[in-house]
Amino acid sequence: MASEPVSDTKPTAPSDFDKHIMRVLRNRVGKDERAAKQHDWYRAAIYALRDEIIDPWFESTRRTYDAGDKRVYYLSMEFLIGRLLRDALSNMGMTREMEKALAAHGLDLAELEEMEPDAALGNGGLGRLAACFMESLATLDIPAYGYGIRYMNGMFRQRIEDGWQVELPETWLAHGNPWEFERVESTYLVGFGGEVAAQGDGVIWNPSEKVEATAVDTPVVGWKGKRVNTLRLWTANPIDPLKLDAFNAGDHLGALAEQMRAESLVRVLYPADSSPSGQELRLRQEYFFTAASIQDIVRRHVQYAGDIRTLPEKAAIQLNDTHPSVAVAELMRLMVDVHGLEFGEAWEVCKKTISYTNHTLLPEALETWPLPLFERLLPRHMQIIYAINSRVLREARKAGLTDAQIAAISLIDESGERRVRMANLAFVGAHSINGVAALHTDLMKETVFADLHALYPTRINNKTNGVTPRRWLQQCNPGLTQVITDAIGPEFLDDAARLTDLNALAEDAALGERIGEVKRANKVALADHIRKTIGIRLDPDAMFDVQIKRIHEYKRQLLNLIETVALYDQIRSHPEQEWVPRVKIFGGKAAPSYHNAKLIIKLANDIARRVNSDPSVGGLLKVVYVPNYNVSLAERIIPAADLSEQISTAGMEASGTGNMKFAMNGALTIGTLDGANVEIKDHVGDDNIVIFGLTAEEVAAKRADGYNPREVIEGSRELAQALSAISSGVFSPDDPGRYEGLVNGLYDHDWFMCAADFDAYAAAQRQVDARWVDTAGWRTSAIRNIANVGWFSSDRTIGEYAKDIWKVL
Ligand code: B1H
Repeated sequence: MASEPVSDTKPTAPSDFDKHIMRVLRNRVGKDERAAKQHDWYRAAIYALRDEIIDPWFESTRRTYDAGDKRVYYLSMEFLIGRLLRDALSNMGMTREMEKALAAHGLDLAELEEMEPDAALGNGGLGRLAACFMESLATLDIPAYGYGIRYMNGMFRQRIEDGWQVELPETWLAHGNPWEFERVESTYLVGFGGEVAAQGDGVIWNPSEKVEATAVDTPVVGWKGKRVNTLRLWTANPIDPLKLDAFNAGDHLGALAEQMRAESLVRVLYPADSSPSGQELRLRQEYFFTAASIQDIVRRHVQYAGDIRTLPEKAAIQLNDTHPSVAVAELMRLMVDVHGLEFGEAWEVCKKTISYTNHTLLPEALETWPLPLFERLLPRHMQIIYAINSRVLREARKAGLTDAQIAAISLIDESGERRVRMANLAFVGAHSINGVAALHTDLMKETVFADLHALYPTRINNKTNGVTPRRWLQQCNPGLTQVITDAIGPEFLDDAARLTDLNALAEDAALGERIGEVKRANKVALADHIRKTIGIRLDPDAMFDVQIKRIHEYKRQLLNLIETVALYDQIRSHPEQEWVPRVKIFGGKAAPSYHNAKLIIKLANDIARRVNSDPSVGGLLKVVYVPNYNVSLAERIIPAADLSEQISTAGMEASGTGNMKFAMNGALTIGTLDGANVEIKDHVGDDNIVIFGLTAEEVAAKRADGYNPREVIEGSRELAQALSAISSGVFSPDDPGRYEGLVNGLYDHDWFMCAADFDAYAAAQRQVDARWVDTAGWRTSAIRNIANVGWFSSDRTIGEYAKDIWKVL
């Protein structure tokens, strides 16, 4: 456990922890105090802290074994954990101790924290959710493993060159990773290809290719160090790294081929948010980490219980989207081919053990694999999938479903080139299928999963997402945390629901004042950072209006940009009016192959260049594109935001989690009735959020009725003018036609309904201005947001999974 805090009475005597850091610096980093550079101290600090985590880590494992507790296994292709130092220190209750120990050597903790690279093993919300869940599982004292891939290159680093996104490899492991432990004893073989042969009564799969998966563990510390769980990421090694005979025969590259092939499995994260790539390497990655994880889970269980049949009593496997859904076939294969279970019995065990979370209904995001590819790579799994399919379709037939319904339920899509439907596989192999916000779950039942829902009406349930208040309030916003603690006491730190105690103080001017001061200080700090990194000066008294997230047309950064252009126009035409000074902050990465998303980044930067250098707006409007948006930047930006942009086309954002983080830090939301915005509105109250635009139902109806965007645009002067400015090259004089195609898309189809929602959005923004001018009212709304979003703590979400799905609480 954490050592005792340093005594204040003897500031000159080095604390035990300080002595420990110096020992580590010497013995493990190999430097003495006088020669040590910042980076040496950084490593020594992490190693010393890690040493404190080891005991509670072992203790957590021991407790689970002794009690025979059920474990949760969270399988995810992505874990967007970001930095760990501040999080681990804070949860261990050792921040002050570390600060003091470092100060004794003239070092600043904040500076060392900045040296830690982000572990960016994820694209966006789905990966960050997995990271928040891991922290909440440990906090709620639930025995859990996260299973994923130890990508050598995580999410790419984004540079903005001449306004365009340029992707650079992220080399987070370049200087080693002091948090991880390689577990060579936990190594498994993962096969690909080959043939299925008869063996006795059954069959056996003889893969033509095998690689080794080796576990690399990272401790995950829960709040107050109560429990430390394990994030187990797989790395790949060839069985025969160097073919010496080939090398000696002069085939130097061929000698290394296996090494390369194995390495490719863990080389790089696919940088596509919300749309799978469909590449063979991606399917190989999915099977690689899933097969290693399932083998590890089964080995642990059989070693402990001696019988695979009791697996569901001791293990709950949660599939984070369909990326690991081949787990259904892999678990069946191990039970039937290796452990000799009869198929029907194995199928019951499988369904009781596995559950699946769906994160998107975008049709292009639903994973399917060409059948020939799947069969070539995983021939035995293909047979098992056929066997499952025949059971399921017989059940459907017996239940009286129609041919069309049966075709929709089938694990094989026969409508064109035959494909394996991974969502259907996950659905039929699981006892629980959950959506990530109430609206999303309703839409699951009505659209993509309607027929599966008709066949298995009890399986779909909702678990609205949440975020960890440790990282997203306590650690990223210590100023606000102090103010809240002074106002209502520290209980909210253990139970975010207690933030509601702030409601009694919503109109308290003194509290509003203090919250205003903290917000301003956070804005000054962000402005400082932006000035240093991109050289733009910002007025901390202007409204900071922020849209940070992956760039995607459905998220509608374009709607925000068009409104920015319209506002720019208005300010220039009516300089005599009392405009609210605004800073429009954008950040986010585009998938490298997503043409329009990249064009939207360029447009934001083109608008920024023009607006920021126009003296006639007199500092009333600034536009900033923050490059390389990542978890660490989010931790700086969110506490400094006044307005949170959550403006997706209704029905398209499954949940959103940034929306929760902003509200927790006292920003007001401008948003559509989409994803979790709906529930945020219900919690904070209609007066404390600005909602606009079409509802999901209206969007669907409009699409069905034949929506005519041209007519809408021609009917809105402000919109038409802004579009014509963009399209005619006002912001791109170097290439006047640059945005013609983008704008024509709005006239011709406008799939995401930017035009349909424009007037409502612009009006909502003017309503935001009016609220801003009423400082006291704005502060009351900010307090109401902070007070009422404790429900969106991932502790609440995980508590629901634990009770309803995993049965571990
Ligand atoms: C979400 C993804 C996603 N939904 C495919 N789907 C990917 C799909 O690499 N791929 O192939 C990667 C990611 N990500 C997000 O999940 C939703 O869009 C958000 O609305 C939601 O808040 C988040 C967490 O549930």
